[in-house]
Amino acid sequence: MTDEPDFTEPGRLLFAGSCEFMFGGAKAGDLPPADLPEIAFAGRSNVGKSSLLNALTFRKSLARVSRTPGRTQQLNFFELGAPPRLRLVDMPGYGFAAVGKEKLASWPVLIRDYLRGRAKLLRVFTLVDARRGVGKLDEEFFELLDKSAVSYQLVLTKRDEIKVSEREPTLEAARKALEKRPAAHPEIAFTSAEKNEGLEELRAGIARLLAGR
Ligand SMILES: Nc1nc2c(ncn2[C@@H]2O[C@H](COP(=O)(O)OP(=O)(O)OP(=O)(O)O)[C@@H](O)[C@H]2O)c(=O)[nH]1
Ligand SMILES: [Mg+2]
Repeated sequence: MTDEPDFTEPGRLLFAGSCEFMFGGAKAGDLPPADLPEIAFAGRSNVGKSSLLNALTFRKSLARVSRTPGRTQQLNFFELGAPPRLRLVDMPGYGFAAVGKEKLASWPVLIRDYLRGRAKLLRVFTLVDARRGVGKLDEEFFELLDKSAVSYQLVLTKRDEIKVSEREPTLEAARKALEKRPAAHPEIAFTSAEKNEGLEELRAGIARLLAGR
């Protein structure tokens, strides 16, 4: 038993309301004012960032889901609620080489500037494909988050691709990878955008975060 308030319903309500694309920024400095609380979704290209955003907001095509990895090459901002209460940010995927040279070079600057300068960034959700686990690039990204003093939480995606018997070991391996990351949120989300798994819990966690608990 616990006295923790249950944020399941606030979470559902938060994400069931209106959600509008508001801004896409491809250059550092080209960002909307940080006048609303914000959460961002980051991770390797193809990890399922856009799919998770769509699933969380009960939509099919809010954020573009790529057939070609590396599609989301800008920071896309969405606003939840009317009047807006929270901004969701779909970040460009990292670790995909086959994009234009110029764009590749501008990604880290864009990401770096964003992470450094965002006063109302509550948390970055760092997505990792459950089949791959935390890799070198993810570790590098965690370093950047640590250096930028941004709080972050790991989300393992594509849960449906993991055999039931392998789910607990998969989570355990991710926990191990986070042991040396005291800035990471202790809870790990384990989601499937395809099968709608782990989404209710994640929405509730986000509503709790927004409520400042
Ligand atoms: N099986 C399964 N496939 C998924 C899931 N989420 C995403 N995918 C698939 O993974 C691929 C990439 O998904 P996206 O949502 O476009 O990934 P992204 O991280 O936004 O990719 P970039 O924008 O290119 O960085 C697509 O083919 C999705 O259908 C999931 O929960 N389960
Ligand atoms: Mg995307």
